[in-house]
Amino acid sequence: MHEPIRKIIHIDMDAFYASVEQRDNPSLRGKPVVVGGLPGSRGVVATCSYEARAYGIHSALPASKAYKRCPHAIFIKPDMEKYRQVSKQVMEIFRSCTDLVEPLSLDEAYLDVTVNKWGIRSAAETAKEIKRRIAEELHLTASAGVSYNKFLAKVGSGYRKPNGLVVIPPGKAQEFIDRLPIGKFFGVGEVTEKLFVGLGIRNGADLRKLSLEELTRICGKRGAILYQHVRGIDDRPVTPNRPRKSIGKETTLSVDVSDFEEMSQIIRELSHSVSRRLMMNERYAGRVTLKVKFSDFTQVSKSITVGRPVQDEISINRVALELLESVPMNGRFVRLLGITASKLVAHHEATVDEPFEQLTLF
Ligand code: DCP
Ligand code: MG
Repeated sequence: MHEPIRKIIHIDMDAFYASVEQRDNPSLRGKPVVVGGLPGSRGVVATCSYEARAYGIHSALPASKAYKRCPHAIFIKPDMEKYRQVSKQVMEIFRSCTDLVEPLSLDEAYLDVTVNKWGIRSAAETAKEIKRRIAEELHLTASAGVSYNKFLAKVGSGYRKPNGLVVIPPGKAQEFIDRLPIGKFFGVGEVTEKLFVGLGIRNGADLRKLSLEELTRICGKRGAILYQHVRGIDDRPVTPNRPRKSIGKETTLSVDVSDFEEMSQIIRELSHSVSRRLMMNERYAGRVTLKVKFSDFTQVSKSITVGRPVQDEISINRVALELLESVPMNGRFVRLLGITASKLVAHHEATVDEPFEQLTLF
């Protein structure tokens, strides 16, 4: 007997931090709102309202650049405590539908609604009901993708943002995938995208012409996953969050760099991202590791065990920069940078009474 076809929903809140700010302060509605580092600081944009996106502002953009693109935007410092609260309410709505909820960040989760507590048969109707509750109870909007696996559900939710609902039934999947731009595939970042485009592979249809061997040659282990996804196959189950041993993020640079300032900008973005995931998991890191891969593919990892576990991006950035300074560069070019937080401890175990501003004098 075959397993029944699953019903998977991926939901992602629209412009999450910015929408919460606009919701709570009506004078911000309809305006370009940027949440994150303030202009003049070295911080990055966490997110911005759709009105701000029209000016080319986006997540991870340095705040100074955001200011140049739209000087009349309203810049707001993130209120993580508030977003965490709202996130809990959102996840609460998801869990009232099914126990099979897998959060990916504060504002996004996979749901397996094959069997659900509301007894709704149609996954599309289930997604509508979730969106309706988010609107009614939280006065916020979300976008949802509905399909029979995670890959397609996630692509669906990003397809018609904001406030979208995209259903990809099995019979429509291949046609949808064939038209999908290469950059939308799981694990295809900017660098891999360029590589594919250079080979004339622009969408799913092009990608599907490659053999498993060719794909593995081009992008290693990820090739096997792509081979399956482009055929509409993705058996990953929806798993409610397992406790993590470490949280890491790395980036392959689009061009190899040797300039310290450029590297520190990347480190800043990585610190931000690792910090965000620590916050979401309510964990502090006792150890921070920096990985540097050079253009000749040799690599160095350096770690520091910190006296006081860290979570905020400024502290992580400070430690990572210290590590970067300790790596002998010898004029080499860097092609990849990564930061991993480990020795994770729970919120309450860490001493947090000392204001971290003391540590930010770099
Ligand atoms: N976030 C962040 N830094 C990033 C990306 C996101 O701090 N580089 C935060 C702010 C976002 C939230 O996480 O509000 C959710 O991230 P999303 O990628 O889902 O972005 P948004 O919800 O803001 O916008 P949308 O999903 O509508 O594109
Ligand atoms: Mg979102």
